[in-house]
Amino acid sequence: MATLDGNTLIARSLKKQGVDHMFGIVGFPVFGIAAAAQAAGIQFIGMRNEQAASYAAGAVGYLTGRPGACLTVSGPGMIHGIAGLANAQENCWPMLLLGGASNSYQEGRGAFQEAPQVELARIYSKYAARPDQTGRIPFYCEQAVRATINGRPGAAYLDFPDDFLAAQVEESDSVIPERCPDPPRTQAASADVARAIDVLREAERPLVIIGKGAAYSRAEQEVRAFIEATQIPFLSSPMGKGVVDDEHALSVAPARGLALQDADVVVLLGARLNWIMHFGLPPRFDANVKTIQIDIHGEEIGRNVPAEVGLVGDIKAVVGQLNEALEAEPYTFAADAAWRKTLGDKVAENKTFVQNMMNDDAVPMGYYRVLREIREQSPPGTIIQAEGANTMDISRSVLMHSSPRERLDAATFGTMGVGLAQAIAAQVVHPDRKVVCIEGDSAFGFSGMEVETACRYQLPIVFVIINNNGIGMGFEELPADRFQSPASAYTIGAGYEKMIEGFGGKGYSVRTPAELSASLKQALGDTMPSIINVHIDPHAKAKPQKHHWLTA
Ligand SMILES: Cc1ncc(C[n+]2csc(CCOP(=O)(O)OP(=O)(O)O)c2C)c(N)n1
Ligand SMILES: [Mg+2]
Repeated sequence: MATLDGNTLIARSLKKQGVDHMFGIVGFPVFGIAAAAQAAGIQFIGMRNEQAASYAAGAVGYLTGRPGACLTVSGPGMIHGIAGLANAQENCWPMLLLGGASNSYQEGRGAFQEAPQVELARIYSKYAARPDQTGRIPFYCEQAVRATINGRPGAAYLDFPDDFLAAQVEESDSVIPERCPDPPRTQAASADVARAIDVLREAERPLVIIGKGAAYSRAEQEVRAFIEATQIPFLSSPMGKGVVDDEHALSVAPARGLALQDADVVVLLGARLNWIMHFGLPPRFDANVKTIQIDIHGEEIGRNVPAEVGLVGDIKAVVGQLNEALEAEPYTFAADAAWRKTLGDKVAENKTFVQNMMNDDAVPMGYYRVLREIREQSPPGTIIQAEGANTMDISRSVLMHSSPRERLDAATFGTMGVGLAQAIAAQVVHPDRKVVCIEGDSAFGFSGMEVETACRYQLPIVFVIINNNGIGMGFEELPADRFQSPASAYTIGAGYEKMIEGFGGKGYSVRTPAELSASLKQALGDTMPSIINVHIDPHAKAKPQKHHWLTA
């Protein structure tokens, strides 16, 4: 009779469950898992830090709807992986963390890299378990994947002691479960759908907010039809961009503050009333705002603001229900409503501001001029990753998306360090697309070593570092006594581009629009990754805002 070891059972089970990408770092006791994964047809991407590997796994989950896996060694490796476990869980993305563990029979003895790993994973995962024996590993793999994609998607953790990995079981004694089906697209109660439309009919200043839940659910066709049918102004959360074209006439993103503040009815499509949406509370929202909230997760309904109507279900399915109800009894928000004019005026005013900043060719450049170049040169289908403070925020108002799931950023958890990892994940999932990774100089530092990963796998990512020599605000010089430096200052004029040259990538250091334009053109046509280090005006700022998230 043929026997199989734990490594092979893990690899074959995960492949069966639709896990196609595994990111990680090998060592005790997981060498065998990586090798078995490759043998089973799972792509293994060796990274330089488990934090980045775990962020990449979450990004795969968001982009594909099946979890990416992150493989770590025991103890410190697994603890690094918690960064991405938490990031995926907070963002509601499917992600699977696989931790090697010290021998089960050495538990409590102070084994090499021994740590209470299942307990550590518990609060940032939907499912955290150690199989009770090697033969049942496939059962646990299926359970974990099932948990990541059903209901509100999220993270799962599986713990594998060395002795379980090495043990051999009879092939006939270990059943590998069938692929867990994609989650059902659950619908809302029809009475609630009717109530939602009734509330809309009464609205004087309606607003639709599109979150990344709508992008995840692949609800673009339904959401677009809903916007066209109702003619309600909309804005998107940062990663909800492109579900409906950012440049659609009804997009009021440039007037975000005003739209949120004065709306009387807000339709939430897979967007949460968390910090990104200012909790739905005054002064950023009207105290009497009514919400029609569509969310996959019943417990999210009414968080921070009691919902006027709560529709629990899959965004694609529920917006489809709304569209059907609208077909039976049409409702269109009046074209001549005062709300439309108020928002339109503000949109025009703010667009002019952004346009002027984008057109400013002064040297040193500001953020808007740099981002304009990326906007103009990125071909259709480009996936943008953006992280930093100003870098990320301003990229949102300059870069326009006409399709969903083409923007990745620090998202709900505000995690710096996701950038290079998400860009690598995007390029692995979409080898046919361009990936541009826009990094603040601080943000770049968190996972900067992953440029080696990008070079090794020949992923032609264009890394653009918007370098102001600091965190959120820039500096022109450091004091002679470096210990008197501001806490947010970095090396002035750091040559980040040189890092990539050691690995076979191409580095550019640029200061003028012409240099930026030429280097970006070259980098976008290259077959290897590049870093374009853009030395901007350290005093460059975003458009003045009453509230800034860095100090929220
Ligand atoms: C893991 C983590 N550590 C620290 C922070 C705090 N933080 C927020 S933004 C930021 C960096 C902003 O600077 P930079 O990337 O250079 O962008 P800039 O605003 O200067 O363009 C930091 C460190 C964070 N969000 N996440
Ligand atoms: Mg900076």
